[in-house]
Amino acid sequence: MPFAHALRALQPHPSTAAGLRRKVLPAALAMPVLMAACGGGNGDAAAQPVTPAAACADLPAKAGLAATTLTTSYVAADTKRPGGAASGAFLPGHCVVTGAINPRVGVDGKNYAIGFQLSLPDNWNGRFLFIGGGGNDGILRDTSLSSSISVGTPSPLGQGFAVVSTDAGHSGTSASFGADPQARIDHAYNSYDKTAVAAKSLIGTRYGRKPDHSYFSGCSGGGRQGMMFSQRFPDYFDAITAGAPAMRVSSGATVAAMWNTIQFDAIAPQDASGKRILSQAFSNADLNLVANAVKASCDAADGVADGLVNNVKACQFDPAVLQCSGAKGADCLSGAQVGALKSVFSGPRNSAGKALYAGQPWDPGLAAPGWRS
Ligand SMILES: [Ca+2]
Repeated sequence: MPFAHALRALQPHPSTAAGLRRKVLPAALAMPVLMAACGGGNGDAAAQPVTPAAACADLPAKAGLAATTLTTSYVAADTKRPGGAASGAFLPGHCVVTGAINPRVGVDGKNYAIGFQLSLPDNWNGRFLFIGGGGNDGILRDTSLSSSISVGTPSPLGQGFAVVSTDAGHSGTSASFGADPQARIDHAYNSYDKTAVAAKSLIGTRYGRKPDHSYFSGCSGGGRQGMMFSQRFPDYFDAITAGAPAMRVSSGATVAAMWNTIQFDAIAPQDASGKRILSQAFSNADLNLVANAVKASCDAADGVADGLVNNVKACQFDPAVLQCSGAKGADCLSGAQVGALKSVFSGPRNSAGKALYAGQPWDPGLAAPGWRS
């Protein structure tokens, strides 16, 4: 699409016929010639309003993205979500763009591409959200669902965000993609870069202007992706939430996970065969005891006693304050439990005492149902 490239050169905010025809956009009046030229050869249609479904169908031809295949499908407003945990929810009218950047055959003979899914709502709120992946990636996350930043609220798409996700350059959640050097690069950072750029370009094509604000949100592997964006592509997003970022997975985060398990396993009660019952290293009551003590010590340090410890640096909690003076009781922890908590929250260390990974901030969330797992 050479013309699309030329159009971008002319305009700081990419516009095409699909966006220009929308009456809500002032730019529609400014570019009648280009509008006709980008109109897919049907100049007579230029004066007619384009339905969202038609704009969706036209998007691949107008996108002008290099080395990228695109398909689109339109979801009408109030379509009921099929199946799944969120079944029954009504979806807003939106265009689902499925893309594959740089499709290729890897050194292992397998097919690779940077896959992405972009949902473009009819009633766009001017904002763009990139939702992160997790684990080894390899799947396209449903961009119509709630994300980690919107639990309990309407999905970002439902709020009017344009939302994108990527499979990070390979299909399948195993680590076998590691055999291919380019797939490793794609997983590390390149797929996120390319997906963000493609998504913003498609947003420009669809709506006739770039996003007012752009955000990234991810957890675990997605948290690491957020940190990566902040370092390599710091101007891509106005804000990033990097939840529980799993950094240096092979030498850091995984070592920390093993360290934690070892600490808790060592103090867990044993079953009849002598096997440790890891889940019983702490009872729920024990964890509530710790959570309440953390709150009492640290909650208000952020200025608001609301159950959340947001000034983690100011929190100097020491679980020793909970240690039983005598036998373990309901209102105190054993010395072994106190020791295990200290070891876990200060992070893994080698035999010379050198820290191998970050510790954890004291947080009353440790009494929440998911913490133990
Ligand atoms: Ca607080």
